[in-house]
Amino acid sequence: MTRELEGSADGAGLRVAVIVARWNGFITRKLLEGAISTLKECGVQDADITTAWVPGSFEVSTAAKWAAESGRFDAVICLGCVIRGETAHFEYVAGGAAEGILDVSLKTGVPVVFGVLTTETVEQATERTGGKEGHKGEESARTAIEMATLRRLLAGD
Ligand code: INI
Repeated sequence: MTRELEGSADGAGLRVAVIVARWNGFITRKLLEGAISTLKECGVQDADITTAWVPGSFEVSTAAKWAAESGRFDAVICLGCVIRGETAHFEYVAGGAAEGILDVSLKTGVPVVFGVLTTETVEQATERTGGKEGHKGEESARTAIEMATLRRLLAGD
């Protein structure tokens, strides 16, 4: 007989940090709203949700590291938006954010969720914040809860 584990959608008792970039704030504010409303729907208490703003997506992983290393959070959600058409150094900013976030998650063991949109256009970013391509903020919140609860199961807690 094998054992099979899967994280849940029950966020009760979880403490979550949300790191959000100010760049393209008209999009990242929507990501933040979606993430927070989904966390609450899943049972995370207001007092257990901490939001920290950083200048841009390139800075998100640094703040995520501070949050993850503090021991105060069960998951960290990183939110940002990098639009290729509007930045010549798209690859550096988007690639740096992705690599940095994965690195923090692997080094700390805390689930750190990649909720940074990397799109060609503003329209594509809009479609991913409540349009026909879903909502990356909401998805990131669900991922954070699933991974935090799976971590507890795998740790035998
Ligand atoms: N930061 C973003 O989050 N999105 C962008 O589209 C963007 N562009 O276009 O340059 C961006 N740049 C700022 C970057 O994240 C850093 O804040 C900056 O380079 C200072 O380190």
